[in-house]
Amino acid sequence: MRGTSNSAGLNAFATSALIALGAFPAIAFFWWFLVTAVPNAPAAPLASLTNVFAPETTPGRMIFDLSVFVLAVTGLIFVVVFGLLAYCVVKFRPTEADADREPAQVYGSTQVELAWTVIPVLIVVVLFLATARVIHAVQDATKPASALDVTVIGHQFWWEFRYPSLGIVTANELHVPVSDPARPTPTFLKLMSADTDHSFWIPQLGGKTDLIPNRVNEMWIDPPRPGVFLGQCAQYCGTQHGKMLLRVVVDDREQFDAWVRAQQQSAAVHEQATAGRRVFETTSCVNCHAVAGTAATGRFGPDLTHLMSRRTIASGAAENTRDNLRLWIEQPDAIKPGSLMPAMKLSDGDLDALVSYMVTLE
Ligand code: HEC
Ligand SMILES: [Cu+2]
Repeated sequence: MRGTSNSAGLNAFATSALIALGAFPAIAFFWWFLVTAVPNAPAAPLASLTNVFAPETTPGRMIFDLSVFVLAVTGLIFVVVFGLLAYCVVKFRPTEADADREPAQVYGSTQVELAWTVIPVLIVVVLFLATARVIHAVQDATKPASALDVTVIGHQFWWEFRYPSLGIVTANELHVPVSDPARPTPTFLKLMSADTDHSFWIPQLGGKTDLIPNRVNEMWIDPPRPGVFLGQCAQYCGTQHGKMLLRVVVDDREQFDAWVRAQQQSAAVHEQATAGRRVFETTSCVNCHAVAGTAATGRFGPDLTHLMSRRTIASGAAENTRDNLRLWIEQPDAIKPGSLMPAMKLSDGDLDALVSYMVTLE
């Protein structure tokens, strides 16, 4: 009786072991496919702008290579262990002959004990050293004089970007110059938080780095080609965490310099927007928003000096169009429920004037 139920259990175990063994090559093949096929085939559905398998920067590539190495080592262990297990389960399965016999009992084999202690320790040491090497290379990289400094401040639920050496403050869409590998111009980011924990993550440009109150974290990126890269706050920070999106625009040198010159200007002044500007300056908007060259110096919300130079509003939650701006100012919750901008209950006339002013902020 006992023998029968044991052998049924063992057979089930042998089956699952064999299935697991079969699954590994499938997983490995899938991984290989993603790694090799996808980045070179922009038409492939997985080659999205947030593809974690297509790192573009030096730190991104180092972290990616490390994860492939760790997968290879652990995959090999998986194959060896499950291979041996499957072999033993099949080869030494119970037979009728030994139904009422105990298997041989082995105690205290020094050789076996040594083998299964020393080998895992060595493997862990190798993985530890490989990881430490990458952490050192990423975190302790010397900053070249040509590097650009940007301070990133996470807010519930948007991003503030400050360029201290250029005198620029902007929001949600980070512009950085291309970094030619021959003459690198990397961007070094200082990451801070105004309220709670956030995490800065642009999959193609590097690993995640947290933004923690009362602490400065750092990371750097050296994107080698122009383009737009998308990311996302990767640390739950409140109700609108999911709509705390990120855009990084990598510009070639001329584009970047032009962008810098435009951002350094004070806000444009347009005659026809005077009425809306008055509404803006006499409403509590100015307590939370800054517009360079005006009395508005609030810092709680995004800087609006060059609002129209951004493709999106509310941290990527909506496209930056006149209609969306109107909807946003009238009822921020319609676009982003729980955002920290209050609805100001303005009259239709004031609202129209205000939007006409906003769209002049180029
Ligand atoms: C209590 C502070 C506060 C007040 C008052 C306030 N805002 Fe805001 N505003 C914010 C915050 C915070 C955000 C960012 C919301 C988000 O993305 O989650 C924001 C976002 C915006 C944006 C989108 C900017 C961007 O680049 O994404 C515009 C435009 C805007 N506010 C206009 C106004 C106008 C006009 C008024 C006055 C009628 C006003 N705000 C009043 C806090 C405020
Ligand atoms: Cu966040």
